[in-house]
Amino acid sequence: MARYYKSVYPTVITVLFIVSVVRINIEREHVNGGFVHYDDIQRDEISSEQNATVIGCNFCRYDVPAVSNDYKQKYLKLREREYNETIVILTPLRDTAKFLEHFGTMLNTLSYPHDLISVFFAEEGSSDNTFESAKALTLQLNKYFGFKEAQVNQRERRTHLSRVRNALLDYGMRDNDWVLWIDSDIENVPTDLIQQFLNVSTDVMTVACLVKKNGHTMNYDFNTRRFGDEKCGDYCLPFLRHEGRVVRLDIVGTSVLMVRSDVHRKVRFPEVRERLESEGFAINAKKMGYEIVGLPFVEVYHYFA
Ligand SMILES: Nc1nc2c(ncn2[C@@H]2O[C@H](COP(=O)(O)OP(=O)(O)OP(=O)(O)O)[C@@H](O)[C@H]2O)c(=O)[nH]1
Ligand SMILES: [Mg+2]
Repeated sequence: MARYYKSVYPTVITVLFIVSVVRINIEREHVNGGFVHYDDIQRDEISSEQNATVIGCNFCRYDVPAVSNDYKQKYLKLREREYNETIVILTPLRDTAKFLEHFGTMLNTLSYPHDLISVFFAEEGSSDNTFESAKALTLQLNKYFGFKEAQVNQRERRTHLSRVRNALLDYGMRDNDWVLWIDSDIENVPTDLIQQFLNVSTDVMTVACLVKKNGHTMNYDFNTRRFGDEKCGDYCLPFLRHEGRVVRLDIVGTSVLMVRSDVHRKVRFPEVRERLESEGFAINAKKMGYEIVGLPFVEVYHYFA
């Protein structure tokens, strides 16, 4: 592991909202062949509106079916509880200077206690001033940041991001309870994003990554899927809303991905050609018996490039 930290890393910028590391064992919420008891609402009768979200084949390609805010809110209601889990947000950065100020603002809107959050960036290979912008962001985010640099070589593109992410794990994970991946080109996340994840608290969790395009709301992350059959193809997460608040997935993207740290201590991103980054991670995690789910009502928005 240390090997990668030294050789793969280019520039690491560390921002600590507040350093406070508490290790908590979180009981896994086992579910009975599905994802039912996370929320009583899950067992509601299927409403006509819910039915309207069931669409035909080629699930990933349509506009995401529109549902009312009231309907969504039913699936976003949080249980009352205290939060004390520590979260590390990890974000690789490359050629992303134009997004960074907004990214910092977005992180600051998270309503989860900031003293339980730490943030680590790993930048390298940029042809713009991402590094300088990221440095500026660390200052802007707060006064508590630590800062670290190291040189790293660029690697083959296909496995490169896996290496960067694994290096970020080596560098940033420490004894946090959860790792939250957020890509720098995410434009918008709900303020209670972390609480939404912690209300479900299973091994690997992701949310609906959407994009607004010419007045349409569409799926963005084609890697976050449940495998389907030959006839219909795979099911992308935003098209599984009729199943309720928490749905089973086979593979995930990393746009916004919450992973129990204990899972990442055993399963990292594959650094081989055959198994791509996040999909490979999910497949390996699943093989080891970890649960992979999506929260289709929690929406994050990717920039429309
Ligand atoms: N350090 C580092 N970060 C990278 C590199 N390539 C991409 N990133 C960052 O990794 C995250 C994911 O990269 P994206 O280019 O968005 O990858 P993607 O989401 O698969 O592709 P898009 O659909 O184009 O958004 C972003 O935060 C990027 O800034 C790289 O070579 N090195
Ligand atoms: Mg992206």
